[in-house]
Amino acid sequence: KRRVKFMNWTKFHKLNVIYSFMDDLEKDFPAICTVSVIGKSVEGRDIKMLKISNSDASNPAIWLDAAIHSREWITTAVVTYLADFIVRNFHKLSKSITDKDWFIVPVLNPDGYVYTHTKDRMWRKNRAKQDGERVGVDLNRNFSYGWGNNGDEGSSDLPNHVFYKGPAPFSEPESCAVRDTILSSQTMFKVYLSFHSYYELILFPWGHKAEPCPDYLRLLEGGTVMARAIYDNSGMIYKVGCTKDLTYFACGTSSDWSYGIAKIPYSYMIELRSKKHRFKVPNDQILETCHEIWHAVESLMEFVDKP
Ligand code: ING
Ligand code: ZN
Repeated sequence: KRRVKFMNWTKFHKLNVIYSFMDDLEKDFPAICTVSVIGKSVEGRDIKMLKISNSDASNPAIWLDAAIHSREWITTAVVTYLADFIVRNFHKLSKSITDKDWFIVPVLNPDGYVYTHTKDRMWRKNRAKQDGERVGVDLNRNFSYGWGNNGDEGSSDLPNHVFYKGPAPFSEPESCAVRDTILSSQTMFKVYLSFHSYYELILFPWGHKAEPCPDYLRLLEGGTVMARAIYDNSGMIYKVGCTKDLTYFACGTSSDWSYGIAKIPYSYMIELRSKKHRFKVPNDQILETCHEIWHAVESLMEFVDKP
């Protein structure tokens, strides 16, 4: 009895397929899966979350989100793969995976995601309106911690800019959905992974300032564990470091907020493949990317459980 008829990882899927996949997983595995709507997008679409849990009250929580930037389709493919893999193999996976509450949001920016499938493949932001025009806010510049710091370097005041930070921190329903779900959860979050593409990097705070965060070495270690697992699986090299060291200032990111405000100790942004194909990852690389990231996540779960 397999209700998930349409889902596979040999091509990219539209929002309705992703959402049916989540609903079907819940129908087939009701003991461990719950789908909920954590918010509505600017245009009124559901932001759906899948929670996977064996309901053990002592589990720490793990957050995975994807497609905060709508054109980064590989991120949705990867987190749906992780969800599917964990659920279907739950009975034989180790406790480092099953004694966790998984909060998984495959499409954090559903309006943008639909827009990239219908109008503009390269759309990054949400579909926020300003003066009647759909300018869009960069949701990964709209979180409150370090919002708007560093002038034009870390985000932009200009509505038409790709890094537009929005009129205020948490001005957007999509970023609020993350904040409200995490802050209202009964479970303590230990890991926050926000998936992006395409720089092949594992990044951790800070993004809004150059100095290392207080847990720099621990985060570097956890990131290196992931990079090692990826390398051992596929031979791909993902660089590891704090955001500013490897790239540029990014102010108001979700992972600066999750680390700095929500106090989630292992907060990362993972920039998936592909530097070569940028946002348009070839279909025949989707599964390889899913596999390498499964190994990364599995290794990180063991790492964070070490006393
Ligand atoms: N990258 C993310 C962005 O919001 C990031 C994460 C931030 C990468 C800062 C590098 C530096 O820009 C993408 N690709 O969206
Ligand atoms: Zn991104």
